Amino acid sequence: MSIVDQTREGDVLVLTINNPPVNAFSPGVPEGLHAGLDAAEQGEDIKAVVIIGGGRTFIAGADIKTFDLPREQAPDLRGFIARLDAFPKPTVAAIHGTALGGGLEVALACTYRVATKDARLGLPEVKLGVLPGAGGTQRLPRVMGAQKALEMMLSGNPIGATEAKELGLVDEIVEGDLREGAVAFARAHEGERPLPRISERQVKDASPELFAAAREGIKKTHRGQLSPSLIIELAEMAATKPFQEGWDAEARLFVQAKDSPQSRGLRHIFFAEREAGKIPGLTKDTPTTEIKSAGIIGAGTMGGGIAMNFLNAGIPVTIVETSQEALDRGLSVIRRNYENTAKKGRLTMEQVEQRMGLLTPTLDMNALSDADIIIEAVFENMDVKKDIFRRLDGVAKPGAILATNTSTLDVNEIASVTSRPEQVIGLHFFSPANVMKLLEIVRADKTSDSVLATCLNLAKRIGKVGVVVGVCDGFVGNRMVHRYGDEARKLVEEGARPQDADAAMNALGLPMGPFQMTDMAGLDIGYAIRQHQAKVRGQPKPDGWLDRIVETGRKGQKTGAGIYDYDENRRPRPNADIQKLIEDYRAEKGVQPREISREEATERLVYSLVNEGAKILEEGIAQRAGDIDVIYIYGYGFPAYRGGPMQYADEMGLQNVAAALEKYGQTPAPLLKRLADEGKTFAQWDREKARA
Ligand code: 3H9
Repeated sequence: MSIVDQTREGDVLVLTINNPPVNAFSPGVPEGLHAGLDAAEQGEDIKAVVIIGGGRTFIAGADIKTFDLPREQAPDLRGFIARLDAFPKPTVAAIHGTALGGGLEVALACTYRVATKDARLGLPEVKLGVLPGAGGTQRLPRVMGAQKALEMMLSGNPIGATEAKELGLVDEIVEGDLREGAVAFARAHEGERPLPRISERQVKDASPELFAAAREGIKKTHRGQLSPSLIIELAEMAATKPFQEGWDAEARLFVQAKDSPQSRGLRHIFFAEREAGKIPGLTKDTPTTEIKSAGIIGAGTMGGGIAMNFLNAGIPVTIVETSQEALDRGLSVIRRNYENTAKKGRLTMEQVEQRMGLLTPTLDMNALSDADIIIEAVFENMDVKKDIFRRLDGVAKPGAILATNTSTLDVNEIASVTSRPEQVIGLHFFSPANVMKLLEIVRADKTSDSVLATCLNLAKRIGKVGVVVGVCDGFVGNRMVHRYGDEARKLVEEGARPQDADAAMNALGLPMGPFQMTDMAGLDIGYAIRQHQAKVRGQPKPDGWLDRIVETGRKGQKTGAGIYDYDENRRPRPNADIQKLIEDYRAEKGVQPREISREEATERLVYSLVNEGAKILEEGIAQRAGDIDVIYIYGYGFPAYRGGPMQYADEMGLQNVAAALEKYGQTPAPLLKRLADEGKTFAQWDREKARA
């Protein structure tokens, strides 16, 4: 089997691409396809060509790994597509699995497209910070109109074959064998002349208003991003200029987008997310258990949200509470959440009932005796959790996974009260647990490989991005965010206003800055943690300006007032009394407030994350800098187009980061300092570690 197989089916030549796992347009693919077209051109008895993907999919796009290669070494997708468009014999793209990006662009340059019913077609380039760069921006609007094409290119989401057929993107849905269907289709159309070429069509629905509206729209959906505006510019060219002009401009703008830090950030996350599931020592042969039922202890906000993940995936859940009242309340919140989703049209009432039907509420922990996994989601208190795990040890069946949703406590200590610590693991969901995609999978000292591998599979099954972390206070995400919170409070102590710190992070693309986030989480939570930590460490009672705010009874959004006031739409407004409280605090402590620039606020906040991240890496709590980035993007709203805090630091240059930390009186973590001195990046450190 070669990378592109040529087989004859009578007078049709079938070119099958064999480049697993997803038939990306890697080096070798264009050469193989060109050879196929050569054969088709030369063979007088060949009347038509079918291009099909071997294995599970059609072409899933350009090979993202080749994006940073010098131009002459990168596979020439555009060259192949130009030839395909001008090819003198009919060509048919036979699509199954996914035709994405460059894959769909190949299909668009064919004369015809046929697809299986379950195929999906899309131009997801925007998710990688680039744009369809091989004719997609010029051909898709010519097929389905600018409005729909813009919708597809700006969301990056694929559409199904049936919709594609309705929109004219697919000519025929093949029932039965795709290859046979495609060959039959090719034969039926082999004599058709002139060949219909998409590049020769006109865009039907274009108007200046349409493009103006799209430009307005991306201010909300893609704030701060480059590639969406370039996509609109190119779609407008498709509507207003000859094909060749748009095709040439597309090549130029593709390179501009590809070479931007935003695209590097998004591509970094694409691969980091996939790397995160790979754990040294775990192989395909590591035994796993299929989770057929789950038990959850605690029907509060967290427990209820966690339960919904399982119900959504069709896994029955038994949920335990200590009082009927708490149980009823928990259930009604879950039902209300589902009903709200149904009101928005994203679920039918039948589905709501189906999901609720999978949920068994109980006050009896013994009802968990058959569960494959039990997740404890109760109040964050070590004694309470230990008591629960002791009891679970007596109730759970052999082989059941016992998980804690603790966000800070020592999972080893929790595991130690059971007779089966190898079955104990941390599963740290993020609030709201039914929405947030991140799952920190906390591997304790004795957690078995099988339990870890099962939880990684489970994460995928319930739609989460699972990242394995080690045991420490706060694990990865919260440990870093605590440092970030400390730095934010210091900034205000020294002279910034809370809204200045928040604005700096908003400008970076975070939907919430440190104080907006604290207000949303509830000020009392951080307050309790600070008080607890001081007590444990034998330090005096914390008395920062933020502690003083909490002591006035302002607990954040949930009480309508925190660091900010909130209107009925939960919009934050600075409060003069709070500003006065902060000023009085500074005066009392003898702090002479100074002007703090946006640049300083940004650097101090982000680099506090980076510095703690470097310590976490060196301690082995996270395996890779990429894992930390995935955690920050899916758990804390760090913009994916910045690639996460560690990738952001790489972009800034670690020497600059280390120097800035020193300038602000902080000591760079040893790993950060070392990499900075060696002129390296965290990404290089990840690669070297993977090779070692
Ligand atoms: C483009 O086409 C630009 C053009 O317009 C212009 C050019 C001039 N390249 O996700 P999975 C790897 S931009 C290289 O776990 P799934 C992936 O890293 C491209 N590698 O599987 C993983 O590797 P590993 C537009 C790729 O079944 C393995 O394949 N296309 C690529 O859950 C399996 O991936 C896209 O953006 C690639 N293009 O999902 C499509 N794609 O095993 C991106 C995948 O070592 N891809 N890999 O970890 C996807 O959305 C999903 O991978 C897909 C399969 C839906 C295809």
